Amino acid sequence: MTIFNFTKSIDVTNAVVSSSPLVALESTVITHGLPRPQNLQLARDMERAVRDEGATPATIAFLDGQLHVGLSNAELERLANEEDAIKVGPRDFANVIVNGGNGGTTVAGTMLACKHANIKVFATGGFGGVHRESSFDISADLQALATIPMIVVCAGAKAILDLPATLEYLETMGVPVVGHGTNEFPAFYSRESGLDVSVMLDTPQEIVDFAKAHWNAGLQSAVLVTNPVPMAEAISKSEMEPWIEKASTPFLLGRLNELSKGKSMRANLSLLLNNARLAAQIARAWRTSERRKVA
Ligand code: PSU
Ligand code: MN
Repeated sequence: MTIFNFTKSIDVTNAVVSSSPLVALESTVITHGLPRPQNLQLARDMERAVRDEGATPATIAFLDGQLHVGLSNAELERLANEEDAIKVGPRDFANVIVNGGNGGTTVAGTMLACKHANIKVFATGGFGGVHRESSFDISADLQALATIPMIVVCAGAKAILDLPATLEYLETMGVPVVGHGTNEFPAFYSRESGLDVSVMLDTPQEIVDFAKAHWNAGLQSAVLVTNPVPMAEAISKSEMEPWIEKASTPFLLGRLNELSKGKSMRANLSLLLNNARLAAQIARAWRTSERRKVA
């Protein structure tokens, strides 16, 4: 692989040196996904959730054209309050680098960073996919999932997408969709979708064993782990769907929050933390099985 210059935080450097488990976190959710001040609070809460499970968080973002793998408290605060932050997918890397820009990395952008930093586990909320009623709006997240071998923990795809088409695309590209303790593909705010995952697994260890078997079989695609939103904050599909149909895209998440009287935001925050915890457990199981291999 080519050498790509990026900056590691002190914590991430220490974790690499001591071979301790790392969990990557995306930052589009900070720059574009959530309003201030909930965005900074959530970013800190996700980092804490990862640490509480015995792993080190690596929040990924661009500051002044430099890719950061792990942010200090001050850098995280700066990113959360940046007015001109760009949403950075893979095709935007060169643009941000040559222009010295700031940005939050999407799922695909974060996965590209993980490929360079050799991070195997990543937690996010929802991934991008195939949009409803719009031909050729297909997220670069799907391309990244098809080509970058790592474990991505999410609560399903973004709520506004065409879920059956998104799952078909993942099948075409050879991306296994694991249901964590469920046979049903979770739908972000809702635990149910009426759609099947490709395999159900219950424990972090089973997920690690599955991922290794997948890559040993010669595949380069990611393993997508879908973790349903916790019961307490879940919103049923029948309650959610009319709100989704009413809210139109650019203002969608803000509008959903108004229509649902804050319920959608609570679900969003809850599922993000829940995914950070599961990803940290998987990263630990991964690290343990790598140690066993060496011994
Ligand atoms: N899920 C959400 N809100 C978001 C995203 C996901 O509920 O803002 C972000 C993620 O960073 C994801 C990106 O990678 O949107 C996908 O954007 P696009 O569809 O433009 O590729
Ligand atoms: Mn898109």
